[in-house]
Amino acid sequence: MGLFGKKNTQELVFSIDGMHCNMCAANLQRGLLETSGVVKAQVSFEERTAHIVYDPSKTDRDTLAAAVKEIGYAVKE
Ligand SMILES: [Cu+2]
Repeated sequence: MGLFGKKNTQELVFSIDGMHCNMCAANLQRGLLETSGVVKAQVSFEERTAHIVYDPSKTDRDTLAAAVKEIGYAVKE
């Protein structure tokens, strides 16, 4: 967790629909990193997942799911 410390962040993993190649994963990852409250984002095309570390005082799961949709992909629930 490095400089941010574990106490001030939460983590989640979304299953993602709509990624067709590594460029999709890179695009989603870049979009998430530009999203308010996101500390770290790691998107895997192979696993169809987005692993996000975020600041819970700035964002939450629903807001992050909406951000994924805005970037152009879908969260599998
Ligand atoms: Cu693609």
